[in-house]
Amino acid sequence: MLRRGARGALGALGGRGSRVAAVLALAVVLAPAGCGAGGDADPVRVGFSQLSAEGSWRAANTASIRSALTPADGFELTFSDDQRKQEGQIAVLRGFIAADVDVIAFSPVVQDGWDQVLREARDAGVPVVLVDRSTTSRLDGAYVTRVGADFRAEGERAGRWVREHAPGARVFELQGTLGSGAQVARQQGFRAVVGDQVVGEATGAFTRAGGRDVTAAALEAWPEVDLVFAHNDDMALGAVEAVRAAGLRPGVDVRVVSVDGTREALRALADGEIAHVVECDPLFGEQLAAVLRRVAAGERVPDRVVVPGRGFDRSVTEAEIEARTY
Ligand code: GYE
Repeated sequence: MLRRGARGALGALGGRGSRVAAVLALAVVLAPAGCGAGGDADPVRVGFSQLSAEGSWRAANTASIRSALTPADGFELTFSDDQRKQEGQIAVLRGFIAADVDVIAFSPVVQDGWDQVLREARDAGVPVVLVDRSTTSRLDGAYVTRVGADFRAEGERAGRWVREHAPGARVFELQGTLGSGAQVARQQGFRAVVGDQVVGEATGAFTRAGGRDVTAAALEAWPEVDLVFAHNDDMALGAVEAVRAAGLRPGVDVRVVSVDGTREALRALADGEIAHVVECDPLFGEQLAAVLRRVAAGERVPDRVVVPGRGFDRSVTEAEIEARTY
């Protein structure tokens, strides 16, 4: 019985046809079942499509996942960084299906438009685990589970802070990548609580430069704005720069509320430049590894694995700031 890896390896080598490589592949095929990297078990072959490192959160998430999916942990990881382009991710997922990996993991850059490739994976018998971001796919068997935060709850938490600490504030909503699960759900949660306080919105695409430039324009378009709700810290820090560049005082003339919990944002929180930060923890590599092992073994897993988060306010301590690893 050819192991998946061997079958895939032979298929891949057929194209290249080098003698050495063919011999090696044959050795792999003939090796007694169960001999794999990382000890006596076959490695779990994972194809992972990540978004590009658009900021510190994503870089920390990638590092956490890579450090948990090593050969020593029993994994054979094929990692692809897909520049935040859906078409690039779809092409990579098709490559993973062709390579017959044991499980596909990916963070969908946007929430719509995945049914066709998810149908191909399902019909090829390759299970899919969503990492971080969500999709709207309702295809039966499209994916096994999602490991990531509850974005709507994050938006609601930010909204409750505004309702309690800034009732009547005129809010500019600085949106993440439009159509991403994080942007849509954080906005839904926030608006469910304080939608009547939002006077304008625009996307900064989760980047610091985007947050800075879009907030500068917003302060001109809506001079009455005195609070910015940023869908992530990178944009929030850009918004603080824009507020200052407009001759206004961050935290006094315009308050900023954000999501993620990066060290730099917590530092700005302690300094009064940001008013509140809702944590969205990127360091869930070990949780993901445990889920991938069980999925590859054909075991049942929960259809949702929520990565929890908390809220930080001005009382954040130096120890909490220094403890942030991203
Ligand atoms: O908040 C942001 C990153 O998908 C939750 O993506 C993640 C978001 C995170 O760009 O910093």
